[in-house]
Amino acid sequence: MSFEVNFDGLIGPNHNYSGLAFGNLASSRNAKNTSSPKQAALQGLEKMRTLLKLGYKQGFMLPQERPDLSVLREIGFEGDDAQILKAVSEQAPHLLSMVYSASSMWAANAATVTPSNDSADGKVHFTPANLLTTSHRAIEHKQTQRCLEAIFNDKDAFTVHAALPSITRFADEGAANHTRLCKDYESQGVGLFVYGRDDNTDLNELRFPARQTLDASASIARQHTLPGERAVYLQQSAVAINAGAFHNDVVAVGNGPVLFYHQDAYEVPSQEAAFAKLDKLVEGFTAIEVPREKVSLDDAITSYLFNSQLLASPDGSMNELRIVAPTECRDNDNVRRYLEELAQDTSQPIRHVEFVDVRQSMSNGGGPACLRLRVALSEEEIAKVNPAFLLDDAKIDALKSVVEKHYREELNPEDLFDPAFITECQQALNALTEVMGIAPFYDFQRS
Ligand code: SUG
Repeated sequence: MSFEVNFDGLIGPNHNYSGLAFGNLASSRNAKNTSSPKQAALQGLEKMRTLLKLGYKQGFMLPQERPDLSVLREIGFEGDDAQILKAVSEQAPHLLSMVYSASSMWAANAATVTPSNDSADGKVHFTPANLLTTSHRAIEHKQTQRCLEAIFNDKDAFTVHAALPSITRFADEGAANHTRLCKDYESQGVGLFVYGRDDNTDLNELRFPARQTLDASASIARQHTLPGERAVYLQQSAVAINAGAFHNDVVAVGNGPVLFYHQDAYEVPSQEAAFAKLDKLVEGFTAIEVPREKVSLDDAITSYLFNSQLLASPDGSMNELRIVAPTECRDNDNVRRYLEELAQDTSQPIRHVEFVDVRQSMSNGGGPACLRLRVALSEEEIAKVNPAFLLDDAKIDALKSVVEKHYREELNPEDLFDPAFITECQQALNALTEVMGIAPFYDFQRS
């Protein structure tokens, strides 16, 4: 048997709103607002618990060490942590939020994953995303690689690659732009790679950055030994990018043989070509298009309908699928009505809709699907995953008590200038790794 395991990004004690992601409308709208790291992390943990209770397998990824003062050292700041903080506050205060973001919580951007049923060498492949479009995220991939190597530490079963070169031609945002489609988890699947730009893209048409390139996607398919004919490329529409769809997972989500997407998500000729291939390659391929008359692109982006998790039944069956949507979808009349109709429509397999509250993350443009990295694994492969990173109810309780004790109720952007907050973050990360039995993990714990 094979299953999809969701590895969610644990939300760090430094979760804050710094308006760092141009083209991500929620991030810009909430810039400089007060965040609640405690609420954010608890909401994330409750989402994981919801999936566990429904019978799914759930893992997690650790938050990254922040502030990442090693980046400030590389650009000429010197001294101990407090001295560096003082110098950066005086000379370049705008750089502090860059090294203090909790953005690694959005695990859908951690890496692209190819399951062993699809790769020619029979291994599960991971490529951490270089995330080079935004500077606060471009610093994630080294720690991401380390975390993936700790979780998937059996080299016979898993290959964790380094990120693609940090060159704009290879701009890569990970699984948020990749959907593995298959008849079921036992079958060989197809990698659907969505990109925003290639050499023919007229960048003057774009208001916001296209974060994924065709060359990046093709490089990953190659690295992962995905047979050429099983990699399908599809171009996101300029209309969607300009409306604020900075990743494919803002306008589409797929699982098994189903692709659920917005009518305006893709460039039409590219969509026709890609869907023709998917029809041939994926038995039972089912494209569910959400028409703009029912849900406008604007409604889709503000409610994050497509950033829902689309799940097979817990036993892997594709006959009844489930949507785990953000509560913002329930609050939007058009989207709620659409979902109610969808669950009643027996011509397609989506039968259940659940709502989860991840508002703290949503205010930075991250919904339920952003918060998880999906990995399809056989039972034998699950047995090879480092068990410290797999969750049950008791472990969620343990993480919850660390959050209750060590995370602030409120964090304001100016709090990042307080040297005591560095220690506070380290204490929280210490406690998280200790309670899960994975300390020492961070650089500060080793030095
Ligand atoms: O990269 N937001 C993230 C949100 C990522 C959502 N992920 C997916 N759609 N898969 C981003 O834009 C905002 C940080 C700030 O502004 O403080 C931020 O990085």
